[in-house]
Amino acid sequence: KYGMLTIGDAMITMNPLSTGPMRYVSEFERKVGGADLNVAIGCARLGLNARWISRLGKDEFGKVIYSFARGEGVDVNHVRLEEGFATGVNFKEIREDGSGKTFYYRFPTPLSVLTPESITADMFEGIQMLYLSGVFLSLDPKNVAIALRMIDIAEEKGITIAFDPNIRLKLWTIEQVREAFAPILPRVDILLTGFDELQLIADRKDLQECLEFLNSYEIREVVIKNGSKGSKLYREGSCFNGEPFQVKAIDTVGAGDGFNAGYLYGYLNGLGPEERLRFANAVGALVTTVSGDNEGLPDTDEVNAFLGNKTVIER
Ligand code: KDG
Repeated sequence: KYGMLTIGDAMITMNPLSTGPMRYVSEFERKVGGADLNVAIGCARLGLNARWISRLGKDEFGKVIYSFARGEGVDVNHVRLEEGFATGVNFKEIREDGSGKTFYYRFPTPLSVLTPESITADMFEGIQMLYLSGVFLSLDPKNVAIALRMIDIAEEKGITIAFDPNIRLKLWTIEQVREAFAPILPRVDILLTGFDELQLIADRKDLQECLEFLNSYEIREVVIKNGSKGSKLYREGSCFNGEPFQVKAIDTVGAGDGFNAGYLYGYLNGLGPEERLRFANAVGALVTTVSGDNEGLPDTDEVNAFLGNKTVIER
């Protein structure tokens, strides 16, 4: 079993029970969200060992998230509940087409007790993949130093480093984004990004110019996620296509995290470039068919059934 390691905040996610502007929605369902945790859950469902480093508030919501992550098979040995902090909350607004908006109530985050010294080599035992997200970097300026410490250890141990910019402009400005990413990007092996995010980072509109901007960072794999339009992988001068899937999306939040989990799984298990894009797109598509950020994350049987590789007996 391959192992992945990630770090980040998680929140109670209030999912609306009806679509439309949040101010008119009075009923919500209490769920769990957080970009990095979603990826860890996705990896665990696919059968990877997934370790998540985090801090939650020592409150009822912190306990909900801890139990939820643990129940999903995520390794929570490096998750602590911190006295004096409230666990973050976010409310979602979902439109008719399944796309959404997020409203955060997450500061001060319990994660702010972490320092680079909190990161220790034992956290990397059994790990082949380090996954970092821009959401983690956005929460506190010192998180860049924490990420760099993790990258140092990962490089020492020959662990692959994957990064999703996950730009949330509600959390920081594009200037802060570029400053934080500058020392990270040259160290990344696999970049998993939306095209819109890449345009923001590179400050360029054209795809070719965006890719040229990345050239100096020598990133081994640049994966561009285009939601329902599929994905592309740029690797060693070649471009590979990931076919999109048509599904009835009811909640698209978390689809990118699902894609990442599928891609990391495929990469670690030696799937070829097109095969791992297809697998990742299938995971992303399946996530959108279920309400909530991570409930729709499939196991490998479900992905294979969706891809037509396997027959499922329903009854
Ligand atoms: O990628 C999905 C996440 O955005 C969601 O689960 C919570 O917004 C969130 C965050 O910042 O982690």
